[in-house]
Parts: sequence; structure tokens; C-alpha cells
Amino acid sequence: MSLPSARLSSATLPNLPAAVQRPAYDRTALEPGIVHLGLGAFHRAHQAVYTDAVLDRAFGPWGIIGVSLRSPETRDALAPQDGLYSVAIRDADGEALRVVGCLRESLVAPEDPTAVLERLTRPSVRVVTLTVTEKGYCHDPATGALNEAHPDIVHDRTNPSRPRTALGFLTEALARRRAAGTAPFTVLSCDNLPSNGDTVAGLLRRFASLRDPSLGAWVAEQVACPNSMVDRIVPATTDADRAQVAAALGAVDAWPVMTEGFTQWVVEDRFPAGRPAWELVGVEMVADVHPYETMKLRLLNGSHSTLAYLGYLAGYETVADAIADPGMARLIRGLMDEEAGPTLRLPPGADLERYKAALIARFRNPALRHRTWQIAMDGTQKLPQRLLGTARDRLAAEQPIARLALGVAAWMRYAAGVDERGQPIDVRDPLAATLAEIASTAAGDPDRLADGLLGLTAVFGADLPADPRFTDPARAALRRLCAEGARAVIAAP
Ligand code: CS2
Repeated sequence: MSLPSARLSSATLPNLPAAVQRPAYDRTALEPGIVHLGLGAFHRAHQAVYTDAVLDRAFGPWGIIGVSLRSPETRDALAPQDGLYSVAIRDADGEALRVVGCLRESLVAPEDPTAVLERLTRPSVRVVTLTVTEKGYCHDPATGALNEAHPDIVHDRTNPSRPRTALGFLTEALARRRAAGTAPFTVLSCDNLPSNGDTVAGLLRRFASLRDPSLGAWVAEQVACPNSMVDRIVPATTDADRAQVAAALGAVDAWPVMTEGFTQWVVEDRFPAGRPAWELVGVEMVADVHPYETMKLRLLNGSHSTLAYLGYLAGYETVADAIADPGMARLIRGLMDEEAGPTLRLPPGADLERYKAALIARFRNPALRHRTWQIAMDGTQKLPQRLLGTARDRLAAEQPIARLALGVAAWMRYAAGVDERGQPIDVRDPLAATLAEIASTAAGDPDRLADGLLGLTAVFGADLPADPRFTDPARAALRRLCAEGARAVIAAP
């Protein structure tokens, strides 16, 4: 397929096909009021879409300054497009395209940390949103405490004006605002962490206190960190996606994002400095996010990780391929119906049966290619809130955890780093080196592998490894996975 010669930009925006939705507001009049840290595909397909829709309905100073904390790729793709990009919304019944206009500027933190701090210090910036992934919080996933030995945290403590981490940027910017008498911004975490707002509040307070206890106290008193639940499936964009989008737009978009029709955002309404009128476009502004968040993390993400590890081992490339295996569909339904579901305190008005059925349909979405390998990434950071918290609650109620234990065992088998055909697995995880060391010491023995991995207290805490009601089924499942292979276990768990 040959690509069109035009590039998506302000100049070519009016020439796009009529079916492509685009900003109805005047972009040139858009003042930035939000800084976003972690300018990845998820932010661009979720929070930015909601904010763009608000600007259409109730224009205001809520343009977004996007910051990549690591690589320049997004900025390099979007700067020549005047910050415009498209969102391809794909479901079984077809595709819709929307061009998002609210991204006013993209910055790359490692290239110019000073520019990022300057933006964060502007009084007109009233909200800072974050999608830095679980590992971006530099915390201990089992407890939520700051990992003070983390090399980037150590770096940011000694180089406060050239930080690397989100915590480093936020703390330096807040210190500067405090010194200048500028009110703080609200910090809104949009990552899949339990109590993401409370977690980031605790981490910020701790990091700021290490620098200056009075700053820590000020942060604790003055900085609002509402909790939020975010949900939209956003697989990585491929070159085939780029070509398809270019053909539909009649213009090249160097980095469109792919997603599903479903989208949900539930946010605690604590924004002392103001916020966009997100409630106008479907965001649920509530007093207590926890029941929404637990339901989503345990049902969607818990199932996703189980599908990812077992599916990858069984040779399924995508979530849709994996859930098409009838044994897998049964297993995931069983995980939701019998193990995760009963642990939930439901949000007001929630219909659990409908929610679970919708999840299965979303996993089956034939129009998205969501790779099991992508979801398998960073397992050490994801397991606690996706599977282990559920297991703890069930054990406390003296209930069985067979499917949860199988999910954990599948992660262990995956973390061993070699697939069922003897090929290496590209295990991406902040603890990848430790995982590889444990696997090499275990030398193929499932019990030694389990022992080594269960020793990771940052993941399992001290309680689960000492509880045979957890370790026995996890070990038994791992032995079976090693002896019989994932397909056999999926067929007869
Ligand atoms: C996925 C999530 O990659 C992953 O770990 O489980 O990104 C998932 O797609 C989103 O949380 C859906 O809202």
C-alpha cells in the first residue's frame, strides 16, 4: 500500500474526509492548563479524548502539555503534526476515526528537564495527570512504600533541578510553587494502581519530606491527589495500523492510537484548583472510587494478566486468540464468577453480570490485536493488585484460590524466560535481572523456581510465601504447567 503524500497537520485538517471527527473549537485560542506526565498511547486514547470532547462542549483553558519521561518518539511523531493525532476506535462492527486537538505541546524530559519544570511551575497549570505505568512510581508494589534505594530516586534526591522521575518533577515543581506563593496543582494518577491517588500522595509526601520535612508537611496538607479508575483497552500501534489509518485519513499520521469503543473514567471530585467539566462527557465524578477500582483491577486486569501468561505459554499471540480457546474462556469466567467476583464491594448501581459479560466481549474484540506479550510486561508490578490482593481476601475468608494460583503459576513459568518450545521469552520487567537469576539457579526445577520467586517480598509480601494455603496450590499449578504444558492445563485445570 503506498502512503498518501500529505501529513496530518493544522493545514491539512480541513481536507480530511467528512466522516473523521475533529476538534470543533479554535485550537489557536487554547491555553494549556494540564501537564501530563507519560505521553503514551493510553493517555492519548483516554484522558486526552475526554478533555478534547469537553473543549467541544465547554471551551476553557484546558489544553494539555504532554511530557515523555523517557523517549523522544512521541514528540518526534507529533511535533510535525502540530500535536494532532488520530484515534482509531475499532469494534466488531467497524472503525471510527477522531482527530484529537487538545495536545498543545510535547516535551521530552531527559532532553530538557528545565523546560518541564518551567511548565509545571506556571500558575495557569492547575492539574497534572500521570500515566507513568506501575513501575514509574518507584515504589514497593506489595506495600506502596517509596523504594528509597531505587537508582532514579537516589538520582533525583541529589539532582532536584534535573529530575528523572515523576516524583522528582512533581516535588521540585511543588517546592518552587510554594516558594513563589503559587497554589499547588492537583495530581491525578491515571495508572492501574490500587488507590492510585492515595498511593501517589503517600509517595510524594515521603519524597518531599526526605528533602525537607516542612515541604513534606505542606504537600500533605495542600496537594490534592484524587483517586481515579481508568479503563480503555489500547494495544500498541503497529505499522499495519499506521498504513490503514493513513489510507482512511488521506494523510499520514506518524503515530495514531488504536482502541475500542468502550471507555470509562471514574474520578474522585477533589480539584481545589479547578478542572475541566469532564462530567459533561461521561466521566463519573464520585466521592469514592475504591469499589470501581477494585472491580476493574480484579476482574479486567486480573483476567488480562492470567490470559497473558497462560495465553503466551500456550502459543496464543493475542488476547482474542487466547479467549477463543473454550477452555480459556471457561477458566476466565470461573476466575471472575467464583474467585474474584465474590470479593468485591460493588459500586452503586453496578450490574456485575453485565460487567463480566461485557469484559469477555471486549477480550474477544476481533478488531484489536492486543498481544499477550504486551500485557505480560512488568508482572512484578502488576500481580499484587491484579491477583494477590484477591487471593489474600479469599484466604482470609477460608475460600479456595485454584484459578488465582494458576494465574500466579503461569507468571512464574513465564518469568523462567524460556517458552514451551525451548525458545527464549523476552521478559520485560524492572526486576528482569533478578528473575533471570532466580530462573538460572532453579535450573528447570519448578519447586526451586517457586521458592526463588516467592522470596520476592516486594511482590508477595511476607504473608503469602509463609501461607501454605497460597503456596501449595501455586506450586502444584507450576509443576503441572512445567510437566504438561499450558494447553493441557487450560483444557483441564
Ligand atoms: C493491560 C491494561 O497492559 C496491561 O497490563 O491489562 O493496559 C488494560 O488493557 C487496561 O487497564 C484496560 O483499561
